[in-house]
Amino acid sequence: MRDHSEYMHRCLQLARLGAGYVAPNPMVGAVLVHKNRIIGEGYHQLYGKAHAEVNCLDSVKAADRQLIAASTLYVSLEPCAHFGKTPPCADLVILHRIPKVVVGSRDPFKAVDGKGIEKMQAAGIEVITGVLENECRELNKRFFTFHTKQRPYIILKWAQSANGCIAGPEKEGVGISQDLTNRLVHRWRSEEQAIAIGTATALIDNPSLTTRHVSGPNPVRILLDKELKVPSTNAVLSDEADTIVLNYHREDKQDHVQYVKLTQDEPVVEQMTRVLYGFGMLSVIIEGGSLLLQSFIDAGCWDEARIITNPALVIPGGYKGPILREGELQESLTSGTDLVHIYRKHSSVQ
Ligand code: AOF
Ligand code: ZN
Repeated sequence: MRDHSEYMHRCLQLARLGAGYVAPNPMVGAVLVHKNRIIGEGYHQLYGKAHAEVNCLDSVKAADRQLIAASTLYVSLEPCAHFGKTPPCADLVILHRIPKVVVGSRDPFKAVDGKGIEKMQAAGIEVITGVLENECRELNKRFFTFHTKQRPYIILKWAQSANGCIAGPEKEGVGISQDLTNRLVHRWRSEEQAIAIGTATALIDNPSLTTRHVSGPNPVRILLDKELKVPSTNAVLSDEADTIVLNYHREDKQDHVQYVKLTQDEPVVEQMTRVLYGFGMLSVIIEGGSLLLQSFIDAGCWDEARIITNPALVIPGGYKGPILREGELQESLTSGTDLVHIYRKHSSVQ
């Protein structure tokens, strides 16, 4: 008899195949097992399309279909209970008379949130929960953070010299990371729904914040420019990708630039995360400058920090980078001669 966790691992492997195609939905995998033999497998492949359970049941061969009602369904996320873009998976499980369901993690989405499990139990199905729960939550850390904390998953990113500087003495741009690392950063950007910078970074670096070095979607650009100091000729305002400008003065839309007005009576970090949540953005990567990054650090409002260090570069009298006060090192890697350290505020999604 194989352990439940073995089949749940398979669900997770399958779920990962949906990476990059399913957001803002979670990645989900499902496996149907009859007497230690996998007779069906499936995963959520594309946003708006069939859920993992549907694809799993569809994959069962004609010769095995009579076994469905004597099988166990493993699924990395609680089967849904609501009519969204697709009908409820819990109903499908009941319809197929599947006697036992093993669930990785409960679905934090309000329309589900335990209702899928309750529905199946009410129909007499044996439901086992919490198998590889941490791994299942970790896989969808953005989705879980978004629904449980009502804010996006926040990734802080900066590149610093060996002496902890992110720019020259006058905040002027200094090439810190190497080309290879810049490609990695573009990959990171393409994995998030939004990318944020502050006024000084836009004015000094004039970055386009696109993912032009890799194939992948462009995240929505978020410019925090309280006093609207960044001119319309700046890359983030003048090229064709979408930008949201958070500011104290205007609330309107011009071409691909959406202006959102903030109040001066509440900290910017809270307002920013609320606006991003309102736009349905599961994740944001904050790329500077130092003040913006530090304000998220000081508010304790972040999930992951990715710090690139060029150990061969010293910038005498340079502009100091942010200082991380908490978090644990999760991963260290090299990119050419650059070092990349990834810190997590919590080791698993809480
Ligand atoms: C499942 N199996 O494979 C996934 C689920 O608009 P819809 O119909 O696609 O529903 C999206 C929600 O369904 C999503 O927010 C999440 O709560 C759940 N995702 N549920 O039973 C799946 N991907
Ligand atoms: Zn579903």
